[in-house]
Amino acid sequence: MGYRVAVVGATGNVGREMLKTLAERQFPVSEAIALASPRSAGQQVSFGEEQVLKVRNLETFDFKGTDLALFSPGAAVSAVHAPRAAAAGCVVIDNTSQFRMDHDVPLVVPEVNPQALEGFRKRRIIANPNCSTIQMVVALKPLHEIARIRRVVVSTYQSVSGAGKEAMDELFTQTRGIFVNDPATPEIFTKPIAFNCIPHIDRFLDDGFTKEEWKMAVETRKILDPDIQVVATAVRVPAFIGHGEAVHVEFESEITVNQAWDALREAPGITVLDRREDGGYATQVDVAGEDPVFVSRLRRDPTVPHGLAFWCVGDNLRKGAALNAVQIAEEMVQRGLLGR
Ligand code: 11C
Repeated sequence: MGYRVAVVGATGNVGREMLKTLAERQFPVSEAIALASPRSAGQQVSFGEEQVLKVRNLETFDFKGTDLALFSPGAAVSAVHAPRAAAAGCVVIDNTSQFRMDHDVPLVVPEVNPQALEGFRKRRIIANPNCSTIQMVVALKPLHEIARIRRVVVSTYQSVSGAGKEAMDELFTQTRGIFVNDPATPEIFTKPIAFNCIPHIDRFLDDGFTKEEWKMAVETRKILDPDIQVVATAVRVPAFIGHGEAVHVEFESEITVNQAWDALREAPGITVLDRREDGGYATQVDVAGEDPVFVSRLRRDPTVPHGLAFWCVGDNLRKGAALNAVQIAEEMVQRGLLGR
């Protein structure tokens, strides 16, 4: 038995990774359909080692008879087409920010709050969280189970792939331009990204935070615990794939470094790489193409009564997007929620 599965935004960074992940994990697919804007229709994308799919036009596609659609086309497109797919009987897992904070749309990281999936029935839409939120809540969950988390202070080091293929090209072109003395002007980013860090991801809000920083706070509360306070600074760095995060956590009661280490080692979806020696930690380059969230540099924060600090890094296109979406689909199958 297999499902008829559509991937919307199939020519983008995340869409391609979704097709790859579905094939790699042998999700039961009877037919895979690649959809994108009229501009990209007609292009070809791979599905696994052997199949090449011709991209079809999202705008004219009828979702009737499609069991599942993984959406990653941009929020404005999801706003129109995800409800249309759901109305046709399809279950939608949407990777954009469009529906995440809607009270009747589950926002799910399978290692953290799989039970929330049961609430999908009203809208038939499940939201995939922001990549920087996903890797942080995977690491926070086993710690929160030991000693409740009160406050998180996080600084991110986010790769350019989070901003799309053109952003990756911009980093490459600017870097090359510096070496061959042919400077390239910023187009996607607001400042040069080659050999630079930019403390600005997504648009500015009235209170001075950026929307990326706001997402980390509100999404963490919706997924993990509404009482957790989160303050974030989101920074774009010249790495191609992988988001890093320096996370400082204040707990309500005592938790030792050893307790945290043990809990993180046992937890699903986490690899602890923490040798306290030169190179004994994970970096963006190490985790590109890997599934787990890597936790390193775990230590006590002596400036608060019950504090820990750590570094975590994950592949933003995999666990931060495509893999999490496919894991949601797998969990739906396991719970008998993806009917045929
Ligand atoms: C970035 N985190 O790295 C963003 C990309 O809300 O899904 C994902 C934006 C989102 O630029």
